[in-house]
Amino acid sequence: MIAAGTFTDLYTAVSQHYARQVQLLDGGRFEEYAATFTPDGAFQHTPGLPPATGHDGIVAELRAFHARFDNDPVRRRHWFGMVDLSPREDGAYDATFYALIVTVRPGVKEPSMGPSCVVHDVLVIEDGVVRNRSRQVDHDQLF
Ligand code: SDN
Repeated sequence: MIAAGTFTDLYTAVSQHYARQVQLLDGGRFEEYAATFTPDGAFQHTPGLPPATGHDGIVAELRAFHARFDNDPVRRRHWFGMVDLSPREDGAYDATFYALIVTVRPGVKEPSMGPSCVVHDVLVIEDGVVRNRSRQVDHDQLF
């Protein structure tokens, strides 16, 4: 929850939103991850894919993507950082940040890295709760 206040309050609330959200994603709790978006929220994790929309669409997309790991047990962690927030004219916020995906396989101490991403979010705050209206993930190798 965030009350009207300073930029520090806003930044703290957004940081908490991201921490909760990414741990839901990496924990495979896709319904709860989807619920961190607005009901009509749009999510595109890979350029070229059509955005998944709505909570059910986001869950379906994440299940389909993660099926590749059914016979390849991994722990994936999405590391977010360098969050840059700016207000939009419509009252929402643009957030641009870096994401690095770290993958660990059983018994292998050294993780593999990638993709390295830049993420463009539109965040809305309603009743003190931060939610994503949209998320578009760009991958650094595609330049
Ligand atoms: O939710 C995210 C994601 C994400 O879900 C990603 C997925 O696969 C599922 C927030 C911020 C960044 C990301 C990045 C990815 C990367 C994408 C493709 C892959 O790992 O190969």
